[in-house]
Amino acid sequence: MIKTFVTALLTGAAVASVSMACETTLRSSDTHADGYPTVAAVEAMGDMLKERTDGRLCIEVFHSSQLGQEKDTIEQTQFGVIDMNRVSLGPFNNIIPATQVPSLPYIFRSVKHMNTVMDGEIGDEILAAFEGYDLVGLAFYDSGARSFYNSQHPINSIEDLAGLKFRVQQSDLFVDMVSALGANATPMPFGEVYSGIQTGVIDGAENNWPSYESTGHFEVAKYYTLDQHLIVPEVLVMSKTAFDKLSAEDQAIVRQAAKDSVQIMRELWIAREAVSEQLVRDAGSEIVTDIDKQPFIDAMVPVYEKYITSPELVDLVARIQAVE
Ligand code: GTR
Repeated sequence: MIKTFVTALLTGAAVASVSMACETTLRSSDTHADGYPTVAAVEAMGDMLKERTDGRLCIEVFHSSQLGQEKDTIEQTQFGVIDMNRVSLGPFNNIIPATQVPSLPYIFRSVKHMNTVMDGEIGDEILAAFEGYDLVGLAFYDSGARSFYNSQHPINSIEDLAGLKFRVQQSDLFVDMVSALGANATPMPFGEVYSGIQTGVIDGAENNWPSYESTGHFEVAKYYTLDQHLIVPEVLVMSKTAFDKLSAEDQAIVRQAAKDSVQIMRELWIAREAVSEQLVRDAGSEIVTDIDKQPFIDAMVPVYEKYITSPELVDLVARIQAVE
């Protein structure tokens, strides 16, 4: 079923939806444009919900930041103004300390390592941490690896970052990460990055292939170096207010449909990464792939020391690193 859905999306064929009216439509926020893998995956979850609840529950995805930038939509989800939200863990760092650990630079060896950790009991522990913040953590999605891009010159070594101004997500951890690499960080909403680079307020930003491409950032920052400093999971959360209104049966259906959407998202993600990479290469971006990551990893020692301060967090880092 998942394969059929993904194939239908990729080929642009219409996806059959269940033709029943919905009693409750959950409003879900996403910063990305229509068709982006996260948006499509939450829509797929909505189709599952509609079918599995006989039309009691549906989802409407408000894509393209229609409900606001991530930091603001997180607050609105906590207040119950927005029912669901698909967000990167980055903007949660200053709110929920447990989200800092899977957001640490180079904590994951690969996307596969990240998925294994977040699909397992460590992921469940981190999802549970959202409950203390008026949110229900439903599932983790992929977002590949984030790397630096800028408008000024190619980055061939850590020294080349010196003095450049990079936008980061609104997370103190990421500000410290960029400072530790010798560059300057400016926390800024995603939607302001393009004009920020274009007007020279910042020299660049950092993100994965699909976001670098879908935002058009490659048009204004053509030097992209695959240092892959972050493999940050994304999370699908629900407002606790909206969740508590559901029957126990429907809560279980929501949780299961969210988990079932993960595989759909991953397949769409892998396909989109390839398309985005090709697009930006064709457009003339200069990509540095053979960067020595060790100096970047070494530079993160003070960042780990600053954020991993309790025995519980030290243990969590060690447990993540021990996962094969
Ligand atoms: C993307 C992520 C978005 C948003 C964005 C950003 O990779 O999917 O949710 O967090 O990065 O940098 O703001």
